[in-house]
Amino acid sequence: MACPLDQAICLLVATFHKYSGKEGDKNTLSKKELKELIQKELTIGPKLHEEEIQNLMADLDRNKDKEVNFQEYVTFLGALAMIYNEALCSSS
Ligand SMILES: [Ca+2]
Ligand SMILES: [Ca+2]
Repeated sequence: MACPLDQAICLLVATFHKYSGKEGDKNTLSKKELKELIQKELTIGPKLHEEEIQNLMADLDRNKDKEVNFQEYVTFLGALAMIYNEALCSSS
């Protein structure tokens, strides 16, 4: 596991499970778990208001079961990657 991209992907997977296992279904993030993940793992987290996290949750929860499953989490990471890419490209 010395390859950087492998490590990055494993970290993305491990981060999901670090929070998803805290309450309810072990394989999905409740709103509380998602909020904690965002606040502890992302620079932007502490700056988000409760309402923004609510909206984000509603956006991510494609199948409307009030939980964020792994597939929905991957969509979120994809969106974040797009934002970071834009930020990196516009600053260079
Ligand atoms: Ca859970
Ligand atoms: Ca869902």
